[in-house]
Amino acid sequence: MRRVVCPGSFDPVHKGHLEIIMRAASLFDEVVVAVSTNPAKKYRFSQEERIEMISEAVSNFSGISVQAMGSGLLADYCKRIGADAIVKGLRGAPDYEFEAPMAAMNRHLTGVETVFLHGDGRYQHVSSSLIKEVAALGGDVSEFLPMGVLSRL
Ligand code: COD
Repeated sequence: MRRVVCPGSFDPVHKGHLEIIMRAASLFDEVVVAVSTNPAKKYRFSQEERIEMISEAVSNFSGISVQAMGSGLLADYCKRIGADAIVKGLRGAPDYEFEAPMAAMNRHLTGVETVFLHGDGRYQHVSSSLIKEVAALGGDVSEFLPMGVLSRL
């Protein structure tokens, strides 16, 4: 059985994230969405709220679970839960530049592989930080968010 991890801050989760999570679920047996919390970072939503919003958005799909990853190393977390690989979405070349050294480091640390999926064109410009900024200034971001996130934002 192939178990993979989709990690992120998901502050908040948006359709760009969800599209990658769904595609991972169609490729592998089990997807664990791992919600990270870095004590040095400020979040708009608590860890519990972020987990709740993702859980609601994936509730109709089988093979996907949502967990807190904590603040330790992703590579250690993957080893602890017996995951074969990390799945990450790429919006374009800058994402790859940023992600490639982390993929190499994670493989160095515990041997865990990283699989990159190219993000859907509809969501290539979408990020959690942009969503929060546009929403705070009164812009319409409804197209990019599941209902549960929209109502909380
Ligand atoms: N389309 C497709 N994919 C997307 C989109 C989009 N529109 N937006 C985001 N994504 C992808 C990102 O590329 C990322 O793979 C994932 O979705 C999550 O995104 P975010 O923004 O919620 O999460 P990040 O980037 O803040 O999460 C970073 C991690 C938690 C994965 C990282 O910091 C980490 O691994 N932390 C653990 C500590 C650690 O192990 N550090 C050493 C690393 S070598």
